Formats: sequence, structure tokens, C-alpha cells
Amino acid sequence: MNNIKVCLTPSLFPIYSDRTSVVVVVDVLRATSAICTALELGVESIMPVSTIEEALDYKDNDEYVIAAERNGKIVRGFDLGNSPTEYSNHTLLGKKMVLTTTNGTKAINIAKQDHIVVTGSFLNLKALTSFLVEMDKGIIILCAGWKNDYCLEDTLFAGALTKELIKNDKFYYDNDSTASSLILYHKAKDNLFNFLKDSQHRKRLAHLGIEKDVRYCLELNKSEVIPILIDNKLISHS
Ligand code: 3SL
Repeated sequence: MNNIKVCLTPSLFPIYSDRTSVVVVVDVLRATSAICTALELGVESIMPVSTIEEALDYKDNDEYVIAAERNGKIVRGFDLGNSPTEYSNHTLLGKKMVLTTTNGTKAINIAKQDHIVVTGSFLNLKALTSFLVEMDKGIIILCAGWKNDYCLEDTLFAGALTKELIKNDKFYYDNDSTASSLILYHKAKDNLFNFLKDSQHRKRLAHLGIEKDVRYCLELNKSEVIPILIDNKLISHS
């Protein structure tokens, strides 16, 4: 049987990394929801980079659309930020994207050193579950959090994914971070938006006037896309 381990912040990842598990990187608000949406809209591939400088290297390359977010805002000089609801206002079909975000793309780059990496969000929960059942490997759910700190929304997603996976007898969990994610998700599942009302990141995004994104990112099973990192690029697994 395969163990499901929830790593609650990127700073804890060295304790969880085992070189064999698949890592599901989660940044529900909003990086991994944006990644899922961009691929759903027909983006060919997304290169997740950790710094703005790396992303700017692609600025004058017509093949690429460049997207950058810091502290919830689009970075000046970039085509796009991190808002999944904004992405549908652009023609992204067939484009290659380079993306850097405050936490999500950093978490992907930490995990990729020794692991197969996929990204998860409520938008692709069901499709991701089927993919992971098929993979039949140990799973580390890496919550991107906020600047190495804990985030409630990523933990709720970790609980939701664990709940789906343990319906299958290929999976079990035996650690407290997974157990507590599951307990929290059970408490929150009937109204995720409301449950998050006092959370730091929901407040941060509300402050920026982007609650629309929060509602969108909490929608379940809108997409069949499984973003998987191959050769440093996220593509949609088919
Ligand atoms: O940190 C990230 O990767 C972002 O998703 C944060 S924000 O939602 O754009 O503020």
C-alpha cells in the first residue's frame, strides 16, 4: 500500500522528501488553480520559474507569454499575473507560458529535484485522484503555503485529496499532518468559502479586490487537466 503524506509548508519538505513518492504541489489560491486553467485554455506548456529575472529572459521571445505575480499583484512589465479568471480574457491557445509566483512556482522547483511533480487544485480534484490511483505510488502533498508559512486553503485541499484517495485500498496514511488535513476538510467541505473567511490569504486577496478568484478556485471538478512536470515544463497529461 502507498502512504499519503501531507507536507504543510515547503520548509518541512526535506523531512518528507523520499525520492520515490509523487509530489502533488498545491497552491489553491492561486498558482495551481491558474496553472490548471491555463492548460485547460489550451496553453501548450508552462515553465515554472522561481525568480522574476528568469521569467524576464523570455520577454522578447514571441513564442512565450510571460506571467508573474508577487504578493498577489501582477508584476509590472509582464503580460499576465496569476489570476485564473483573467486568463480567459486572453488568447492563450497554443502559447508557451513562463510563470513565476510568490509561492507556487517555488514549491514546484523545490519538489522537482528528486520527484515526479504534478499540481493539484479543487478544479481538477477528481481527475487528479484517478491519475494518482493509476500511478500507484506513495504521495507527498506539498502545500505551497505563504512564504514558507502554513496556509489553511492548501491544507483543506490536502484533506480533500486524501479523502478521495483513501476510498481506494491502494492508499493509507499514518501521520498527523494528513489526519489533521482530513479532519479540517470534513469540517469545511460544505462551505469552503465561508470556512476560509478569516484565513490570511482570503483576506489578502479580498483586500486586493479579487474575491472572484477565490470563489472560482474553490469550485470542484471543472477540469480534467493533470499538469505534470516534464523537462522543466508543466504540460497536460493525457
Ligand atoms: O503564491 C503564489 O504562488 C500565489 O498563488 C499567491 S496569489 O494568490 O497570487 O496571491
